[in-house]
Formats: sequence, C-alpha cells, structure tokens
Amino acid sequence: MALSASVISELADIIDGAQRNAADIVKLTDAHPDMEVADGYAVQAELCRRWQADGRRLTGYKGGLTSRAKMVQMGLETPVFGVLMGDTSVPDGDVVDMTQLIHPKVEAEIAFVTASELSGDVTIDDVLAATEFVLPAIEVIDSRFKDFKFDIQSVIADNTSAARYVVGGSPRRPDGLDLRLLGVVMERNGEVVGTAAGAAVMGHPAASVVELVRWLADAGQALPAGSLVMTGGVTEAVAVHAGDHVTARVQHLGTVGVRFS
Ligand code: OOG
Ligand code: MG
Repeated sequence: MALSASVISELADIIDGAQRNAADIVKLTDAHPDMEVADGYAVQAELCRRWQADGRRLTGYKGGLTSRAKMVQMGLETPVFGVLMGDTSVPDGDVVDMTQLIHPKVEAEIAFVTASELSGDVTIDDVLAATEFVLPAIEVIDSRFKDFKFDIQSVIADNTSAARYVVGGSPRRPDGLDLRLLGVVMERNGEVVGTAAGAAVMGHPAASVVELVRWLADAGQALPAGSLVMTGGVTEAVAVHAGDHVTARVQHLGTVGVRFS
C-alpha cells in the first residue's frame, strides 16, 4: 500500500459523498498518482466497515470485469471485486429512481446463492457443490467518476461501481445445468441490446466465484453460507434513462426486470 490510513479515510469520505449526493468526482489517482490496487481495496473496505456500522447489511459480493465484453468496454484487463449491501437490492420488476444515480448502466448477470461456506483455494466443482441455486440478475452500475471513466484503483475504491441489484426469475439448483451454455438475452424497452452465453464469464460463471473466494482468502475471510454472488456482466453494460425498462432472460432460469423513473 502507498497511502496512509488518514488518506484512505479521506478517500472513503469522497466516495461516500459522491454516492450520497449522486454527484460525480474525478478519479482518485488524479490527486494520488501513487495509489495502488491495495489502496483501492482499503478504501472499499473502509466504506463497507462504515456502512455496516450504520446498520446496513452485507448480503453478498460481486465480481466485475469478468467477461471479455466488459473488459474491452472499460479498457481494463483485471477482474475486480466488491460488496453488495441489502438496501441496494431492488425487487424484481420494481422501479429505480434515477434522481439518486448519476449515469446508470445495466448489466445482465448470472447470480449464485451459496448453501455452505466457501474458503481458500476452491474449484468450480466446489463452488457448484456449495451452491443453493443460480438465478438471473440485473446489476445497475453507476460509476461515481466523471463520464464513467476510471482506472482500476479508482473503480475498486468506488466499490466497483455497485449501485443497485435485482435478482429474480426461477432460481434453480445448478445440478444438471451446464452454466457455460446458458443463453442470456438483455433487452431495453423490448429491443435486444446484448446476447451472450454463461461461458462469457471467465469460461464458466462459477470461475468468478472461485476468484472471489480467493480474493476473500487473501483478506483472511471466507464466503459465508447464504451469500449472494453476482458473477459479472456477460455483455457490455448499457446506459439507461428515465422511462426505460430492462429485462434479462437467462435460459432455464427465467426472466428478471427493472424499470427506471
Ligand atoms: C465496473 C464494474 C463492472 C461487471 O459486472 O463487470 C461490473 C464498471 O464497469 O463500472 O460490475
Ligand atoms: Mg456487474
């Protein structure tokens, strides 16, 4: 790490303010060019600690930049990890208030809910054995950085652009499903805006969970039973505006939707 605890705390203040006020900011490395990836995760951890101290509940984790399409779109090559807070969950079919967000985009994702704890060096088979069910998800991302432009350190500090998440459809046990082959179709206002298969995420969506568990292990943590894991957008993220509705259809897992007002 390159930054002191007091600078980490200052950067957490800046991100928190931008999130609360839905006001964009410049990327953190502009003022701190020596900032490292570990500093980004330290800012994120400080934010998560504060949110939990405020009574907000950690419901799970997310992987980001896990598909080629997302990496190319954002010009970054490294997967990133962030936290999911319960109060950012939106019920399937419900409405997101655009005034609370800066410049939201949506992503179609395959989500996991775990039945048992996962820790350390796990395999895809370990993840599947520990999975209660898989289900379709939409992540609403909203970078706090101007024009949705950032570097890896800044986006990690910004909790990997997490803003809202929607899960729904028909949750299923992964037994008997080849998650690599699940077709995914994302629609905005009835028009297809993205298509992919599960394998778009690291060759297998469970590989994103494997990487997440490794990341947690590096921080001396495990993935608790009952966690929700968003494995990352399978296609490019798509911008949304007030009045839009978005649907993600995942083969065998049903449909999840959200509207914007
Ligand atoms: C970073 C978060 C990416 C995903 O699913 O790839 C992400 C960003 O693109 O703003 O959540
Ligand atoms: Mg995402």
